[in-house]
Amino acid sequence: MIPVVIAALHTTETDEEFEHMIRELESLCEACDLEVADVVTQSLPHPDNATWLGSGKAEELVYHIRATDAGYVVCLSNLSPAQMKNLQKITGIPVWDRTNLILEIFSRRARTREARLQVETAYLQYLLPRLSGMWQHLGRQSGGGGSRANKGIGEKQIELDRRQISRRITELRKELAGIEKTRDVQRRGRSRDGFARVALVGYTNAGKSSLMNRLLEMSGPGPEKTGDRKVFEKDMLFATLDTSIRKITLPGRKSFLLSDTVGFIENIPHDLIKAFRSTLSEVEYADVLLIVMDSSDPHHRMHRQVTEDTLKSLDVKDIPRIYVYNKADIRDGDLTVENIPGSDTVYISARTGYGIEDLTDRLFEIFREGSRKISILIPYSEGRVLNRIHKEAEILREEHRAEGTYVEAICPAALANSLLQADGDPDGPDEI
Ligand SMILES: Nc1nc2c(ncn2[C@@H]2O[C@H](COP(=O)(O)OP(=O)(O)OP(=O)(O)O)[C@@H](O)[C@H]2O)c(=O)[nH]1
Ligand SMILES: [Mg+2]
Repeated sequence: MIPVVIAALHTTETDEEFEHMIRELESLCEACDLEVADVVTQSLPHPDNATWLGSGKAEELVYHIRATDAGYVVCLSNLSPAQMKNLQKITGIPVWDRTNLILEIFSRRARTREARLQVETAYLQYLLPRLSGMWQHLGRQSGGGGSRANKGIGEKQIELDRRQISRRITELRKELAGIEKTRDVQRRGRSRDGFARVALVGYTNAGKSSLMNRLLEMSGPGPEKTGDRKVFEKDMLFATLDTSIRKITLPGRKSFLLSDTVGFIENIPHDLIKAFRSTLSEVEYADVLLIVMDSSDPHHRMHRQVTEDTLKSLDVKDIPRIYVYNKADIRDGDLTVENIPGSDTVYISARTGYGIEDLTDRLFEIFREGSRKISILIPYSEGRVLNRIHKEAEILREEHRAEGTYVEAICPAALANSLLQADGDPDGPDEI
């Protein structure tokens, strides 16, 4: 692991907030395989325009770097291009701000082609205003940062000039648009299957993937199959980067599609969220959002706010939500919180299974709230449509007529929409 020194500037936040921000940055370093060797703090009424920390503190930082043989300085906030350049000149080693660190984690964690292209786009966008002399003066590499394999994506990009970068961004956007188109086609295919779509969203490390795995365990078809379908969960920030979609079939319930995706974090630049838009598109098209929070974390209120703000920046507004307070098993205070039926706030533990049934009860209530009563005449040649209605809807009346099967049924919103949309026939389905 490469040793790093954290530089933290304390301005207007409370001591408690400042401490919390440092802890979070340490976790981010850990998620990036960096070892925090030292933390240098400075209090100023506002950041110094030239060096962020102030020139005296920046000089002091050099001693800490030498003493720990640090390969990078990691800053607590986001720096202006000029502040970054100046601090790099003084320290002689690469300086990362918070966004740069998050981009590094993303670049290491991205698995699918789409995620990799998104990270590269976001990185190049971040790099453009910082190009002038950003790495040129770095005469030496200290610590473990010497070999090319250990270098960050930033240093590897040094050879590219601004024009090449702009050209590359255009190429990447084109390729991403193509991937998005394919995703759209897949999504339309899935919506023709009529399953309700549920998306897990929330702050990173809240337990979204664990909740998905818990629901998979409760879902068919058998434990061997469940193993392959499980998603990666870990006590680490940004464990999940790619979107996974799984069909959940709980005993006696209609199947629904559940998506798990990248978590949110405070102070993430708008461009970075935009770069992840296509990964997050499952959220935009969901019928219900499960906003997952770590209820044992004293900052869960702030996490909820960050999640709501991020959703707003993605233009996600009117989708029904359930606020899922996870990790109830390690929560301080009243451990025996009773869930109130019909409430949009549900306490659960993905680990022990506490409250999961309350959550699924509420989820199915919401599905029913959006459901519609329709009548449809299905030609005998369309057995597939009839099968689907049997699987997903509540049948009120069924008659075998000369032209086909006449059905009156209460359909979940997703199925009703797809039947009504697919219908071009005046004798086809009607809402009743
Ligand atoms: N005690 C306790 N721990 C939990 C619970 N749910 C999840 N965890 C732990 O919390 C950590 C994070 O869980 P994940 O499911 O990976 O969280 P996530 O929201 O998917 O996180 P990212 O993918 O990083 O955004 C893991 O170590 C889990 O074992 C719970 O109900 N109780
Ligand atoms: Mg996850």
